[in-house]
Amino acid sequence: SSNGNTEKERTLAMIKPDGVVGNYSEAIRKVVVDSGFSICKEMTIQLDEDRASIFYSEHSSKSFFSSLIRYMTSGPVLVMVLEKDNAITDWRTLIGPTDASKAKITHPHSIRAMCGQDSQRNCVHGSDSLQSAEREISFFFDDKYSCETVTIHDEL
Ligand code: RTP
Ligand code: MG
Repeated sequence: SSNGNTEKERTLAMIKPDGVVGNYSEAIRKVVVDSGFSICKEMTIQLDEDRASIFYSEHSSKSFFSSLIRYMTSGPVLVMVLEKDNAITDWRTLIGPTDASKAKITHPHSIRAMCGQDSQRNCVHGSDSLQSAEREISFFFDDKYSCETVTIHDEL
């Protein structure tokens, strides 16, 4: 860029409870790295109802909200800060459409086709904009600027 800042874009990726319980974490990490992302930080965490509700607050008025919160609190999630040029859009493309049952047909090589089940249990999350990415990274991690490639396992 004009100020000489060559920092790459960051996004917040999450392996949801069905992905963790289904033992897809390693397979997903391999797709992440093979697709050119660096994993800056990662953390396994059990969300409680309050935290899951804040994370997905944009959906609080939706009919599926209570079911979504039950799903997201059903087991631990693995959150990762991914870094790469165009990370936000490229990660959303890689995970595929929200409804994993449709992804299996229309985007068979997507991550949701690999490990998801339906419109709710779709095994992964990705920030949908720069604003969301900044909010979601700071939701989970204190220092959003450092990329230490550390693994944090806490709150379990
Ligand atoms: P995410 O935020 O988790 O990356 O997923 P997304 O952008 O593709 O989809 P979004 O519309 O933001 O929905 C958030 C999550 O809510 C669940 N959902 N259930 N039952 C339903 O019709 C329904 N629709 C969405 C999914 O787990 C979805 O990822
Ligand atoms: Mg979303």
